[in-house]
Amino acid sequence: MVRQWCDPDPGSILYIGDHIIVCYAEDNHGNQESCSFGVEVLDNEPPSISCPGRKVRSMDWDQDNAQIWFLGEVQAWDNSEYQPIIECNPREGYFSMGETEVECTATDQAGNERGCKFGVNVYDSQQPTIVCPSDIYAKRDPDEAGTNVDWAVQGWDNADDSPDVNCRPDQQHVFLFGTTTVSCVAADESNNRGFVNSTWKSPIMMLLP
Ligand SMILES: [Ca+2]
Ligand SMILES: [Ca+2]
Repeated sequence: MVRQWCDPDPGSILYIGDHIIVCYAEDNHGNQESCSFGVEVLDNEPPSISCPGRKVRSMDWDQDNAQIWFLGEVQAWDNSEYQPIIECNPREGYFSMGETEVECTATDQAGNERGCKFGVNVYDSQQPTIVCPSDIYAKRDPDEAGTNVDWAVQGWDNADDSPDVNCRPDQQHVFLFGTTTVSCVAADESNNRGFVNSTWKSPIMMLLP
């Protein structure tokens, strides 16, 4: 009569990784012989991953980008006991104006990977500001009823290097004797307009006789 057994028992659950199985045989006199062999359990199953929904953000104040953090919202699971590694491209942080596609990938210890994507949209909601000149005093040509006046009005915007500045009346206007109020407005490329807040300044034209 020979007794046989293995460690671990046949039918045991073996987890991912390398295992050594040792089997024994023993006769009635206690003489024992053993042999061993290796079993490698492979992980062929990629992780699961879930991405957040599309993110829409206004640029940070006075900045031409927005800081956006999302790594904490990307979730991944794996069939193995190890937490998958998550990497996103581009990484979280600064995003410039427009639509950006972010692709995240979860990789398990065996190198299986699975990805997901989501959109990031950054827009400009900040109005430009205007710096207007001081009051201008112009001298009228004695033979003319009025005169043109030159001035420089500067607009500044967080995202547009050269916002459009328009003044009314404009520099083609013939200013007549007296005081004329000039109103200027700056608009950035997202059509935010500087007169919405308190940046509408009005230089006063005083035409000297
Ligand atoms: Ca896996
Ligand atoms: Ca702007």
